[in-house]
Amino acid sequence: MAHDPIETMRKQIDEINLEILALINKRAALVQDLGKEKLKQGINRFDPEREREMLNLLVENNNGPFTDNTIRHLFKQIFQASLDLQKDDNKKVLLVSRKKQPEDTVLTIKGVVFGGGEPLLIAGPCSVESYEQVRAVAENHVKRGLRVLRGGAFKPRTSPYDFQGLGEEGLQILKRIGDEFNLVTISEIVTPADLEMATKYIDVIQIGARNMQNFELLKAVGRLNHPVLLKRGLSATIEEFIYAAEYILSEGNTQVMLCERGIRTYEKATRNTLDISAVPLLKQETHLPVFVDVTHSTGRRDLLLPTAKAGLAVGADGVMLEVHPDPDVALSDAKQQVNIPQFNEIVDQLLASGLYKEAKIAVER
Ligand SMILES: [Mn+2]
Repeated sequence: MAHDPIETMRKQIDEINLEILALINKRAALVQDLGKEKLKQGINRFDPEREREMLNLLVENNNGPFTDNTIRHLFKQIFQASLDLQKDDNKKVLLVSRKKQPEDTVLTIKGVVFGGGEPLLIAGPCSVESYEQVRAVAENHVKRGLRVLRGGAFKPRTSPYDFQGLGEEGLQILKRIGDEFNLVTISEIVTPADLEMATKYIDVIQIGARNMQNFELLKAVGRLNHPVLLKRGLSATIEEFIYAAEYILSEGNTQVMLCERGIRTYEKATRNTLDISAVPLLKQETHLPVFVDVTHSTGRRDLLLPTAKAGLAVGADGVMLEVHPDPDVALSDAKQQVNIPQFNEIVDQLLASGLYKEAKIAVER
């Protein structure tokens, strides 16, 4: 039987394919090494001029049958794939990444476990307005087995003429009530200058959505040895959110928690659009505890319960919501805060759903 020329040529093509494969992988490994070397020297990994030079050299030496454009197209694909490889390498070393730390970060604050598998409810008024106001919420917390109290003292408001918060006095109120009722307190700080003062009064420093990319503030909380709750920015992508957390960890502070709080979209039916898929995504990509703020993401009382259930169902470590003894007269976010009976109804419904369990009160002080 005569030798089939098609078979022979196919064999040759297979051999060439394998040669190309070995060569592009050899090239990729070299590009990886180059990327590491550039990182060491602090040089930007992507150099468009260098890419232009490489393409010019290839086209100059192109004798066909491929056209110059086809050669450019093919090699651009190879360049891009190699660059992506460097990006993956870079991502692998992120301190917040699961690749870096496969096990969950668990924070224990005043005996309360954040991220340990039992979801928490973080609740309290939008703004700290008075000792009596916060005390009313705290008393209810204790009755309902809640251990985490939020309250704003520094309020970054949309309008400069809106209530800006009580400032340090508000933190002092939280400290007094936190001590009195053995509650973990969370409050937002907006400037590096206030951080040291704040650590004296509150257990968790919140970095608000509007400050998610305030890099000097992120670096400053990164230098503290104090828990931080980082909220997602109004228009931040997941990647930007992760890098914001990385800013804090890169300075040494590993006590970081994340909070999805809705993002800005074209939808007007809700105040923001709760990005529910962000929760499992952040749990997959990072080892940090992830919370869902249902108050600011929806801006609607009637959606607090269903979105809280959704958050817990997709694996959030807890839900954050705002409760005020008399929301109608609240100095901020009056329309979206619930009163204490409404809040208790939500807690009851969450307990009934089985997604949330009443905490065993630890008597640690
Ligand atoms: Mn609020």
